[in-house]
Amino acid sequence: MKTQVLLENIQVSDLFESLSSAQKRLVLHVFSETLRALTSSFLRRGFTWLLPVVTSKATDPLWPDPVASIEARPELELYGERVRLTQSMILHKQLLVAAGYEKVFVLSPNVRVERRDRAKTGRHAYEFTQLDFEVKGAKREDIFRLVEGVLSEVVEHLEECCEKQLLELGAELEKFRAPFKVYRMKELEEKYGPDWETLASIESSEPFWVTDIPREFYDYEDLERGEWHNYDLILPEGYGEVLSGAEREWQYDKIAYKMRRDGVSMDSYRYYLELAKRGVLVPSAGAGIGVERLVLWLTKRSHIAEVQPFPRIPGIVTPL
Ligand code: ASN
Repeated sequence: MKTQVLLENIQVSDLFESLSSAQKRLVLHVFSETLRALTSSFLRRGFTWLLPVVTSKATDPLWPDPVASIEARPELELYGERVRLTQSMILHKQLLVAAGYEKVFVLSPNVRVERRDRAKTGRHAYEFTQLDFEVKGAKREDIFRLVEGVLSEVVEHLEECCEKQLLELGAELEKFRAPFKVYRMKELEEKYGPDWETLASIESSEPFWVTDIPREFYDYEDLERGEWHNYDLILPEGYGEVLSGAEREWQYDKIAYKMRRDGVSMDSYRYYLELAKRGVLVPSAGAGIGVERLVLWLTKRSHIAEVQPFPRIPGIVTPL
């Protein structure tokens, strides 16, 4: 995808025409098979597949986050209560694991009202889906190996089922060599500057992990060593971040300290904090795979609008 995509390419003025095009059919066929492979792979590994929530009183604050560009956090009133649209199910995942669902995943629609200028990146949508998973007691390396295994299986499956469609799309599937390389964010920042994600992705020909990224309170931070036990998976050829995750904080004092430090309203997370205080939360690790971004890369498209049946591009609200 190397270049920024022209907005004219993603005119969604005729939604139906774009939806019925031969190319979209090919892409969405590959999308469907990607979902089959992803979910089968997690199920085979003993995960429980649950359905998402779309509204809740507390959701991921997406703050602080060095790459965030959220311009609104939509709320609505339900039965006299203010609720938010899901930005991610991170808190729900922690509760599930604490409640005994030791390996769990959800295909979770997230609404993130990104700034309009993010339409140009070709990688942002204001509604997208994560395959959001969590594993009790897991460490960073466990998640690395799990994801590398799942991705290899997805590629193998697509090679078997979708050779013809991928050829027509001009999308050649790469074989990866796992384990992927691991970099610390600081080293990439030193080499590439603030736009390290895009630049390092353009230069790379294989996916790679990035760790130690200062961000939201729920990612585990070693306060003594000043190190975050979290990670992003970056795709090559300019496709950028496709997954973010972490080992988690579970101790009340640390969570409360980080919320205060970062200016996150503790009042909004009262129930979650109560559980943490009762010692209910447990160590876990997990991540969310951005499904549209994964398919964008696998089908070698240049804009996320090409892989969504009903594009949700920042700043462009379609009739349906
Ligand atoms: N799904 C991510 C995680 O598991 C959180 C996020 O999307 N902000 O860490």
